Amino acid sequence: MTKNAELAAWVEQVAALTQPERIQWCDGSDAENASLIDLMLAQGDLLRLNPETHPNCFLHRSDPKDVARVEHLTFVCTEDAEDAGPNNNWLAPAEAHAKVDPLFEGCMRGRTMYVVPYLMGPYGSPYARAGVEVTDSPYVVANMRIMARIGTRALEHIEAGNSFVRGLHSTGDLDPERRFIMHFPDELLIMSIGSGYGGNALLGKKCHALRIASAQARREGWLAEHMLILGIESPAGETRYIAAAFPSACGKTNLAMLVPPAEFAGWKVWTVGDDIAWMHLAEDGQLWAINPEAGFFGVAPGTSLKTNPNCMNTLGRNAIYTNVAVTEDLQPWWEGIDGDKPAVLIDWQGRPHDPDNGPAAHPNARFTVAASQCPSFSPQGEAPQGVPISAIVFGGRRSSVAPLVFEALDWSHGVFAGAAMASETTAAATGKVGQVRRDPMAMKPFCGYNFGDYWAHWLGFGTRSAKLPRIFHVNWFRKDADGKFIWPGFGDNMRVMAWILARCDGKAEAIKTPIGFVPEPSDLKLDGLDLDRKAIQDLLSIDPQVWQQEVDQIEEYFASFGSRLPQGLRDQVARIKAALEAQLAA
Ligand code: GTP
Ligand code: SPV
Ligand code: MN
Repeated sequence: MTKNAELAAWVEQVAALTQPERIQWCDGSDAENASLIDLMLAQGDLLRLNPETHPNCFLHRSDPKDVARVEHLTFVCTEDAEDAGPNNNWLAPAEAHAKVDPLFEGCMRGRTMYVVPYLMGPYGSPYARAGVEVTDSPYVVANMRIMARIGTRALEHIEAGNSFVRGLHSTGDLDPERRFIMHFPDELLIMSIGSGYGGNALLGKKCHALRIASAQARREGWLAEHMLILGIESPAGETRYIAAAFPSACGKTNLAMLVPPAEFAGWKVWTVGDDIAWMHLAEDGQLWAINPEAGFFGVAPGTSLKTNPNCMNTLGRNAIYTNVAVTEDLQPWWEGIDGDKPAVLIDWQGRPHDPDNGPAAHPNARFTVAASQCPSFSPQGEAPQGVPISAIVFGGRRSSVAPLVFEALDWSHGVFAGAAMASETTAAATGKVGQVRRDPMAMKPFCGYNFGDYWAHWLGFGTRSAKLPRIFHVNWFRKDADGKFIWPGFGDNMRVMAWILARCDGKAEAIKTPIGFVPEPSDLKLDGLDLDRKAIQDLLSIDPQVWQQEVDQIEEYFASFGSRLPQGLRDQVARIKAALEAQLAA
């Protein structure tokens, strides 16, 4: 219960609509969590994993048709379609309500309705924002408890008079035909029905902290981004912070927890966040970032002691696993984990594993775990003011075209580099995997308003401060003629991060090209790497003819934003085209 009249009235109204058998206000306590876990174990929603090897860890198996975000069923509902933009599915708010409200009628009959007050951002942070998720899924409550700061303190924040985002969620009947994720930015309201999965259901995450918050951030002059935040400490003990935007399942969690290779003795990486950054221009002129989340909802496949030891050492206790496989003795298992593949496995759907049925773990299988358990969790990870950002890094999954790394010429060109991002689609959303698509700033699925206005907002920072971060673009995923990744990636990405930081200090060389500053092989610290000179040259090469085609495609994509496309981006296209032509003519 609450003394906030607005919240009390909304919960009453929602209860009248959904008709739950009982209402439970969540306080976020251990006792509450324990009873939810017991309930889910009894109902078969959770399976207890091996308590010796994985204490307090559980497996949840989703409905097989509910294993990823559903972008085609996700809507931004504004009065004017132009405000949602061509980057979003749009419905007028009245039309959206007419479609989705009836699906909630009586949907919680016989079930418990959980009221989950939550805070995105550290307690006491001036940048933290509250929400309340009402859900009929105990699995959602247990995950929200790890991912956000739920319960009494969040409710007190709301009762102190702070505004809050309302999120109504029901798993409904899990029928994809009756599944919608609707956003009403003007009402600060989210309505999600028909899915229990991740970004569709944990409404504090993508729905609130990105789609709703990005629209608020534009109005209020800050940025809500799909970015990891990490700190890199030098042997001298100085730590600088980097924020990086890669599309879903393109390496944010891995980069955030990077362990430097042996050649970087004395260097240390600190994890602040792995998925979302809220960034504000502070009085000192720097961009300061907080991680609004408290946990990681990370991709399991590919995670191992070799690729991401910090993650493996985070995951072994107090974690919820979703759609992984299990071994005979109930240890979680996925493709790419350490060790040999066991002879006997139970697949993510609970069947004896048969390779003819596909991988044992779903490719978008995930773990949910508290950030504070991570061995590399930053001492500044909960700092109320956040951390100052020295560099912003954009990156995509491109098997060709994009080089290993380049630096933008200036802020506006950096905004162009972010806006021009493209990446191959992954299993994080339903639909075809491996298709190259435009994914500006890794925000294609998450920007709650017209990308044209979003890019103008980004460009606008250029005149607000002289101390903005430098902007870079990376690509860990270039492939050779045999289809193998050329760059070893993971810990070795430190070699690129070190060049980025040295550039910020004016201490590293680069060649100026039409698309930005690119290092020569000798500018990168590559000792100890088993990579021949030709491979490195391929990774850093920029083919002007290929880039002419790329820029034509970018121009065509930009044109779909019509008059909302800012002039600053048109200018970048014109400049790069002219520079490429001059280079080819020379
Ligand atoms: P979301 O949580 O969906 O936003 O994903 P993310 O961006 O955090 O991606 P994550 O770090 O979980 O990586 C996704 C997949 O890419 C995993 O299977 C990783 O093993 C793989 N991956 C991450 N970094 C690298 C890299 O540097 N090189 C290669 N080849 N693969 C990588
Ligand atoms: C992503 O898809 O970018 C994720 C997972 O981080 S989800 O929470 O499902 O959005
Ligand atoms: Mn993500």
